[in-house]
Amino acid sequence: MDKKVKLIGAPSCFGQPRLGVDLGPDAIRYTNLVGRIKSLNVDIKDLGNIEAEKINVEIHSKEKNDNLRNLEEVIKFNEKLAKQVDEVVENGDFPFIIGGDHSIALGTLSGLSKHYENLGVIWYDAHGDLNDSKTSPSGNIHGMPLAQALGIGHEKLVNLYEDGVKIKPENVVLIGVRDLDEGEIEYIKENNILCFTMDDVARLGIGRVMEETVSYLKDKTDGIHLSLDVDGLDPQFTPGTGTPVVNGITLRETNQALTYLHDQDVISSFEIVEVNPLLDEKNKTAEVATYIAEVFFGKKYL
Ligand code: Z70
Ligand code: MN
Ligand code: MN
Ligand code: MN
Repeated sequence: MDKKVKLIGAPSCFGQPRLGVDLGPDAIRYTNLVGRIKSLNVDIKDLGNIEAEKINVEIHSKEKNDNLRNLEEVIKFNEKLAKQVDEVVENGDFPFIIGGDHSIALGTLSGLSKHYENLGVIWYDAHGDLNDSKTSPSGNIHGMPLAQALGIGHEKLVNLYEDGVKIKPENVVLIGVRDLDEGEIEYIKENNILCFTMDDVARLGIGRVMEETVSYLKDKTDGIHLSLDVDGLDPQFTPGTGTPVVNGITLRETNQALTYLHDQDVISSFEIVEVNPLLDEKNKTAEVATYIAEVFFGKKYL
């Protein structure tokens, strides 16, 4: 990593009903994330957490206007995150964001957007996060950020920051998918989104999946954002997350995938989301998140 890395904590829990995912950034920091990345000779500085609206424990899981839970809080939080990400990229540095629920990807992508004509996005997740308020079965905005990044959904989310987000469907790759809603399946098919389901990972192997992903994106994009939801991994490795889904990607496969992305040197921003220490076993999921980050930033066995 030639660039300076700027770590941004994004303690949002507004995109879904479970409390505790807002504690994810500190749970990850407590594994000595910064020290461990520094020991890989990476210049990393922690910019601290984005300030979140006060959480109202009584109504957090109940409020749901127009099938968009905590819409105002999600907007306010992501405006601040977008600004921070924008500043980091403006300075020529590498943004590394730790969440927080996956609704923060909307802030990240909104902040990145003006710096790229053709930003690629790798969505490493059990889910597609391609719903809008009409297709969502839950009203949880963490199940929607990729749709909004593609220009679909509530106008206030799509145009959250400056000129809004503008990711193109042909620049998106989904990896590890195994829990899609009807509307998401339709969207993927209609827009020809490159999608490696868990069956594809099993059939092709993660090595081939990553090679195909990079060769698909490399020449047509001017940067690639890696959005890694820890529920993309199997719950045996990442139990501390709100919506675990069986039959996931192994830690060994994830190690191989991120080693490949490190070696190819194609990723221009990175986020890890959905670590919830209140649902975890002795901070295991935060440990795995830090381990994944170490691999991404160049940890090698030899
Ligand atoms: C479902 C929804 C989701 C993460 C769950 C689940 C979405 N498709 N995303 N956990 N990270 O409610 O939209
Ligand atoms: Mn997700
Ligand atoms: Mn997910
Ligand atoms: Mn290296």
